[in-house]
This record gives sequence, C-alpha cells and structure tokens, in this order.
Amino acid sequence: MLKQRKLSSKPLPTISKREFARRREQLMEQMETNSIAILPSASAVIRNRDAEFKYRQDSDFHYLTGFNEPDSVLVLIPGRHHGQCLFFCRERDPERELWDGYRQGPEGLCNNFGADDAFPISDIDDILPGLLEGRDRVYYSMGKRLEFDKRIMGWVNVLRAKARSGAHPPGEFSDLDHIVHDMRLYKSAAELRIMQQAASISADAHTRAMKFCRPGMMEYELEAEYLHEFASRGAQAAAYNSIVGAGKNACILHYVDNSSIIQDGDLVLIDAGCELNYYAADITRTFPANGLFSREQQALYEVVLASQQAALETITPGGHWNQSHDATVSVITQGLLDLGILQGELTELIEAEAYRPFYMHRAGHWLGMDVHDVGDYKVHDEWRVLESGMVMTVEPGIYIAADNQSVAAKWRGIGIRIEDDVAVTATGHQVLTEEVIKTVDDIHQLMRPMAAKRGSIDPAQVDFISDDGQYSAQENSSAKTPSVRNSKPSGQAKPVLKASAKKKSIAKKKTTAKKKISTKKKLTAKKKAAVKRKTAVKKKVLVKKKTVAKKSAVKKKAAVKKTAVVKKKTAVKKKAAAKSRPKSPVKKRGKVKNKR
Ligand SMILES: [Mn+2]
Repeated sequence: MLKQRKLSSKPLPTISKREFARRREQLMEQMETNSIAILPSASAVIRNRDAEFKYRQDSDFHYLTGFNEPDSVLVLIPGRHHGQCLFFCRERDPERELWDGYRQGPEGLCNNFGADDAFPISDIDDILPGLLEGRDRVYYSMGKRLEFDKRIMGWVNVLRAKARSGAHPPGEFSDLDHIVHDMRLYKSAAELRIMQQAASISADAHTRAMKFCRPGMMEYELEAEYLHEFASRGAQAAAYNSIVGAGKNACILHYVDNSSIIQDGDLVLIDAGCELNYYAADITRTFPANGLFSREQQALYEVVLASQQAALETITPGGHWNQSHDATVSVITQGLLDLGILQGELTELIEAEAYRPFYMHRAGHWLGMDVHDVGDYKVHDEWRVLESGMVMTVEPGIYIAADNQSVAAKWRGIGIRIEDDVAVTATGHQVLTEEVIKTVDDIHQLMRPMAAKRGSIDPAQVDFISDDGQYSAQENSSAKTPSVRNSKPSGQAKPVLKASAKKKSIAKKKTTAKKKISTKKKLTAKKKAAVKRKTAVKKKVLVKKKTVAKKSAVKKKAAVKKTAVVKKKTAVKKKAAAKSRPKSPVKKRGKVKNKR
C-alpha cells in the first residue's frame, strides 16, 4: 500500500540575491581597470527534431546571476558611471509566454536580479559595440561557444574599422574562466548548505536502492528508485547520468545503459547523485544484489574501503590535493598484494603503477555546481593546497575485468567503487554523504533481513560465507530473527540507519586510527588463516555436499511415495532414478559459486 509522504516543513536551501550580487562585486574587484566582462547564457539544445533537452543554465552564468533563461548575456563594466551590471535578455511576449512559460524581461532583471540596466537581446548588435568602445581589456572565455565567439569578434571588428575615425577598440583579451572558476572553488556557507542537502537526498536514494534491490531486477529499476527519491525531494535532476552496473558491468567506468538483469551473486555498483538548486552530489556505493558479499567480493571491498578511509584521513587544510590519491594507491596496492592478485615488492609495484589495470582513475575531483567541478588542481606546477570551503570527492575503486586472464578466475568480473563527498573545514574535513552506510556489516544488516524475506538468498552462498564464521545455513532458515555479527544489537537493522549511522560516524572518527591498524592486521591474519581455512573448507564442503544430497534424496522419496498411491509401477522406477542422481543439487551449487 502506498504511504502518503510526510509534508516537509523545511524549505530547500537557496542562494540569496545578496550573495549573487556579492559574487559579481568580487569578480569586478579582480578585473583590471577600464575593462569589460561578457558572459552568455547556455543555449537551448535540440534533443531530436523539434524537442529540446530540458534547459539547464550555464554554471558560471547562474553563479553570477541566479537567472535561468536562455538567450541572455551578462555584461559587467566595473566603475561605469551609468551602471556596472548590465543584462541582455528575451523581451516579454504574451504569445510566446503562453506556450513556453513566464519571462522576466528587462524590467524583471532590473527589479529582481540586481541589473543596473537591461536591454532586449534583439538589440545586442546595436548596443554592445558601444559598451566595448574605449575599454582596454575584454574578459571572455574563448573557444566554448563558437557562434558567440564569432559575434564577439564581429563587435570588436566594428570598432577596429572605425579606429581611423578615433574609435578605441579593446586591445587585450583575458580568460574570464580563470577568475570565476577560482571563486567557485571556495564554497560559501550557503553553498555548503545546499550541497549538504543534495548529499542527504542522494544518500537516502542509495539507502532506498539497497532496500529495494534483489536478484532478478533490471538495472533500470534501481535507477528509477534514485530518480524517484531525487524528484520527490525537490532535486530538479540527476547531476549526471546514473551508473547502475551489476556484475561485470561494474567494471565499465561510465556504464549508463543500465539495461541488464541483476543476477544472484552479482555486486551492484551505483554511481548516482542529484542536482539541487544547481549543486551536485556524487555518491557511489557497491553492494551485493542478494545482500551478502561472497568471500572474494568482501575481500576486495574491504581493501577499497580501507583505501578510502586512508584517503579521508589526509584531507585537512594545509594538505595538498594529491595526498588522498597517493593514500588510495598505497592501500590498494598492498591489498592486491595481500590477496595474491599482485606479486612483488610494495614500493616497486607502486613505482611501476602495477595497480593500474585494476585502479585506473584518480581518487577524486572537485565537486560543486558541476559534478566534475571547476578549479585548478595545480598552481605553479605544485599540487593545490587544500583550504576551508573546497569540496571534493574521494572515490577509490578496484575493477577486475571479466577477461583478465592474468588473475585467478575467482576474482574476475568484480568491480567496486566507494565514493563520498567531502568538504574541507577550518580544522579538518566533513563527509557530506556519511548518512549512507558502507561497511560490510552495515550493508549485511540493512539488506539481509529483507533479502531473506523475499527468499532470494542462495543457500549455497550462505554456506559459503559461513566458512568465514559470519553466517550459517541455520541462521538463514530463521530469517525473521537476523543474527548480526560482532554482537551488535540485532533489532536495529530495520528502523533505519540515519540515527545509527550518525552515532556510528562519531564513534568511527574516534577509532579510525585503531581501525586502520586493525584492517592491516586483519589482512595479514586473513592471509595466514586462508591456508588453514582452505583445507577446512574443502572438508566442510564435502560434508555439506553429502548432507544436501541426502536431504534432497529424502524429499524426492517422499514425493515419490505420494504418487506411488496412484501409480505404483512408475513410482518404483522413479525411486530408483532418485537414488541414482543424488548429486544434482551439488552441481548447481558449484555452478553458482564459480559464476563470477
Ligand atoms: Mn565522482
């Protein structure tokens, strides 16, 4: 039954008019004297035939204006006596507005958007040359909109042609991006509030997907859960095309087809975030479709998680951009060594970039109005020093291609990425996306009871994991009372994780140092235990094979007896047949194990 959503009492955070004006002032302060800045809006883009993509304003234009109509141009002329902030825009037009929606018009820009003066866009060829006349320098970003580049040169050439009659055409061009993008790199308190909200909505969408996921679903069904959460919470769009990759699709970094069936035993990698009021969130989580990691999946997952934790610890003002990447490289290389996927000596492997076939991307990027946000990563050839207000992602991953013959078959086709959004604060950092769980324990707790209810847990896999001392087949059969690892209170699993996640994150911060050491210990301990376990596992599997075979034989016997009442003769035959192929369930199990 559908539940009515609670009415949200809090309005969504926005940027105030004063802040937009302050940004324009900041830009003008950095411009040379006697200069002009010109910034066109984004154009509407045809999707096919006469249907357009939903309009989305250019990020720089929105950042400086808050004005989201196409066919607009912002002109800033610091120190101009008759007004510094000028706009060109579409005129009001009742006929067009009936079809396409409300327009501000020049009056609206003066009244509502801080314009000192505003003109119809249709008059720009007449007016702009006059505004350029007498300026020494033009701030404009060449090469992004070829049509508009031509018009700028056209207006300048009008003045050059009149030079003999005393006109003063501008002699220098400067890149406007350079100033605006550096401003955008430092987020204000208001921007951080929006980004936190975008992160929270996206985090809830990931939690929602984990709850909904089950084997047999299509990838696009999970994508739909995200889009539902985004749209119903006021986020106007996904910040980028959502990636929902199950099984080996997770190894395709920008997989956006989202059209495959999610198989039992698959890991599902989902990279999705919303855009709220022009600010992006960018989260990746990887979780088992049936709620339970296989041993190989878990082993790789723990390495990625440990590398992300190591990277987060480097993020603090005064640190530099590349430290987080370096941290992920060393933890991932060590992890691949421990698991026997790489062989050799750690520093040499790092030097030779031996990790690259498995970890081929950077650990993160700036995040803001654009998902891969603007801002230089190096200044004067040195990695950028982190400062309060910068926001970045931390997203290490391990991807073992399905056809990578140099790796043992059991690892192939596993793709894992874990991505969070992190703001640099005055004293360290804040993870904006911490509300969505990511430890193996938490994922098992959240997903397993529900998966068990739907009967989608493969008993073979439960047995498999129980070798690790985590689950047993018996637990699986009593699914309604989920038992939980590490003696955590079990009732918490369902009524969910926001509160508990917050609590945990505080506790986590306190124990991160400890954890780092313990994960290292775990890895080496695991390695030692692995040899012992292997032999033990073999024995166990043998025993289980026998018991499973027996059970199924008994079942079949019973079934056969029923029909025996009707057809005695055939029943006898079937009985014999049942006895003669008791190994069939074992075969099936082996198949499931080796699939990945
Ligand atoms: Mn990202």
